Amino acid sequence: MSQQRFPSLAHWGAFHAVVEQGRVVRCDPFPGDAHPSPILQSMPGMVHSPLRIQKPAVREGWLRSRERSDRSARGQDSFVEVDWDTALGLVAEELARVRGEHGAGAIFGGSYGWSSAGGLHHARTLVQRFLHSGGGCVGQVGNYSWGAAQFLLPHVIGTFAPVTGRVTDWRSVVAHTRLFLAFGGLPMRNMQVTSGGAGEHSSAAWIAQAAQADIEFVIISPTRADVPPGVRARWLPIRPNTDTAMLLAMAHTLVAEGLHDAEFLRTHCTGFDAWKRYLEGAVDGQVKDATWAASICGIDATTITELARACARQRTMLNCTWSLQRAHHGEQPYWASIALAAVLGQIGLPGGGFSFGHGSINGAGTPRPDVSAPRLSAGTNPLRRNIPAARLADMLLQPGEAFEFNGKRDTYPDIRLVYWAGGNPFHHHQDLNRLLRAWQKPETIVVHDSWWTPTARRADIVLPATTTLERDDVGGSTRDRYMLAMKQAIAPVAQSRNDFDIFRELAARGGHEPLFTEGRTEAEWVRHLYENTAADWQRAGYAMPAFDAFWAQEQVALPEPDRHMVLFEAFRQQPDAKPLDTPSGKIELFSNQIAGFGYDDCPPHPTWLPPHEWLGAAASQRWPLHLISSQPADKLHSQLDAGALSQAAKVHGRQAVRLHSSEAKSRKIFDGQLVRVRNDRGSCLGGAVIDDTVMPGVLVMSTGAWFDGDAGAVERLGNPNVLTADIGTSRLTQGCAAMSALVDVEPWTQEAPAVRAFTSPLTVP
Ligand SMILES: Nc1nc2c(c(=O)[nH]1)N[C@H]1C(S)=C(S)[C@@H](COP(=O)(O)OP(=O)(O)OC[C@H]3O[C@@H](n4cnc5c(=O)[nH]c(N)nc54)[C@H](O)[C@@H]3O)O[C@H]1N2
Ligand SMILES: Nc1nc2c(c(=O)[nH]1)N[C@H]1C(S)=C(S)[C@@H](COP(=O)(O)OP(=O)(O)OC[C@H]3O[C@@H](n4cnc5c(=O)[nH]c(N)nc54)[C@H](O)[C@@H]3O)O[C@H]1N2
Ligand SMILES: [Mo]
Repeated sequence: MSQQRFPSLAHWGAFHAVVEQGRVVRCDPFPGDAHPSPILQSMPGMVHSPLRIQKPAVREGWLRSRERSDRSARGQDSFVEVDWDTALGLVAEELARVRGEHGAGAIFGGSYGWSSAGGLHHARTLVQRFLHSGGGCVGQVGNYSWGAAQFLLPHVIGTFAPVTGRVTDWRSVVAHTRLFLAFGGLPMRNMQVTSGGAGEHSSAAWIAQAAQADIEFVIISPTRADVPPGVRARWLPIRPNTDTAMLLAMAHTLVAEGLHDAEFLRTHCTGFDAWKRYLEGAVDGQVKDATWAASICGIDATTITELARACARQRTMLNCTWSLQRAHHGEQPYWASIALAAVLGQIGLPGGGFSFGHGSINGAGTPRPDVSAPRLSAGTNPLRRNIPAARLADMLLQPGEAFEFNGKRDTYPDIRLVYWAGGNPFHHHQDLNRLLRAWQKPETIVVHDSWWTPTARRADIVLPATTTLERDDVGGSTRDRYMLAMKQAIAPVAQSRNDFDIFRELAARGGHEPLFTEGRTEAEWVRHLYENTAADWQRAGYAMPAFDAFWAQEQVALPEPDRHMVLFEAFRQQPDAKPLDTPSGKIELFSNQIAGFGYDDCPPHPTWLPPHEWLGAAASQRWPLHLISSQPADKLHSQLDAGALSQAAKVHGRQAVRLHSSEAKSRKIFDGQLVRVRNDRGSCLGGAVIDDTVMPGVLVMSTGAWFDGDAGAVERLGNPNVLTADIGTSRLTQGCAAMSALVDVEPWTQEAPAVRAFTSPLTVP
């Protein structure tokens, strides 16, 4: 049988699609990748899945009466398939109606979501570009990944670049770090993924090198599974959301014992004295010593003080995964880790200081020249109106209501039309039962996706989009060395079309096609994006092939830069000549700017603030387990949940629910049993996995199960977001606080309801 191979790229890695008779039969990892991800295996099945959306489809109730349809029927109603001309006509007409009657401020086009890899066909960027070119829309700022860090860090260190992976590079760590404190651990599973896709899984390779170096790792996390295999490591189980208390106590120990770097604090920081008074108890009468912290975080006082002294004795790197700030008051552990690093005085030294994101994503700390990656621009939004990304349901439920965000007061717009492509809010948003209510507010919801995802099923107009394998593109990430050709491997499945083409046609109908396309065809855009990026790389001194040569050779790679990247090295050496972009030019351990906002949920210096739900709260009497809804090992978020790898990981056909044997025993739960996880916000089914790598008091459920629920009913597949709370991290950053939720679990003794998420809504009555 004749086979053809086409280079391609996904967020989980580069590969060749192997095609036989028009079907993808296999995805072979990119030869340059020594640590490819098994997630690739799910792709062929998903590309040809019966869950692919075949034709444009319109919800029956909406088709009958647009403005007065029963919006609570979204997700229940049947769909009517229509031809493309009819579907595009309906979308164009509805956009024009809403724009005409209510203005651009009634259209929501934030469309949060990871979409697919590829610089041109990034669905979320395309929605925004389309709506921006047509008069604007309400957008989303920040993200669910590191929203708290994004808006806190500029106040403290003048930039949020470190949280994007621009941290002291691994070469510096391997050569100089002796002690590596990993808050949130270094879970290998998360390093399968790079936003935009990567040619190589470099983080896994660097962890392997670190295992050979003279580095001691201390993994501070609620589960031992966060310890990477092969490294010399100690695991300290910590009560979730209490890292700030531990970090404060470590700083207190160093100051009390005179082990702090007074000179660095004086020359490179501001506000140390005010913060020191807080540590010493002058502000609230509580000394932030190790005994105090031990009672909060569950790690004993001696371990905390000894760890603090060990940090002061040698070159130490303090790293926090992104999960720490995806929690109520998630600003505090980040600020406290910077403050502790400042007390140690190693910021800007090789292998020392602080970093973020190791263990969260592939490519953090990978040595790479600081040049761009290919990416279409979303253009500018003429409306200039945004909400913080994670405040989606608040916006829909509370039009006209005021909210605070980063020192400013704004009001929520009144949204009539929601346009989503490249994201899955019924995967990513918190408190999905609340989102179900909010989702009834808009008059019209338009979704593009390739599959009948939970969000597509709850839309009014659904347009089938091609997958990466059905179009040409050029891809790469700013955390990876490669730029890669992505070649169309198969014809579009069923009637699916490229998002780009869908939007081009809609723009033509709306009279703004030239603004959307800038006169370029798809092929011309791919070439243009390559040439733009190549010009940038060339300016930095790298010889680049012309587009045709690149396309033929399928890839180009950047060399490792000669110099090690050390975060804030220049600032350390010349604090006055190379100040930080903060009001003081220094690291702010007390921020006058934040003080000026007067937010009691984000005080002006690193502070222990108990989250609204945690194991020390009164609510834990009723809901005694802390839910950790971490990233899934077997997929990317909800992408590929119907695929082979994810399906194989289901327990009883549901999401695995991991808990310690002592917690299982006291609840009479046995391994493999069907269970219900619940709290006051909702409940879901799952399959119990007794796992003593999880500390007692904690329940681990990965995200990504396709939400399979109805209002008021138990969710059937195991999406933890029916349990999480839909609150902002604080008024300063309004980020996602998914990691602060308490639950309980019990055996499910009734008959197991069938999972419906993996059937097309066209085939069920
Ligand atoms: N409880 C809890 N919730 C969380 C988190 C957590 O830690 N705990 N993490 C949060 C984080 S950090 C994130 S980033 C979010 C992720 O949330 P999302 O980014 O929304 O999740 P994805 O599953 O990646 O959604 C991408 C969607 O785009 C579709 N898609 C892919 N390619 C294309 C294309 O070419 N065209 C179109 N039209 N569609 C396409 C996919 O089928 C999928 O439905 O989840 C957040 N939610
Ligand atoms: N395979 C795979 N990889 C992914 C993704 C995916 O969906 N699949 N998603 C990608 C995306 S979009 C993002 S944003 C990143 C997310 O990266 P992270 O936010 O870092 O990932 P999580 O898996 O949520 O959490 C990492 C670990 O933090 C620990 N943890 C949770 N809460 C606490 C706490 O309060 N204190 C301490 N000390 N530890 C805690 C948990 O044990 C968990 O294993 O992952 C990326 N990588
Ligand atoms: Mo994320």
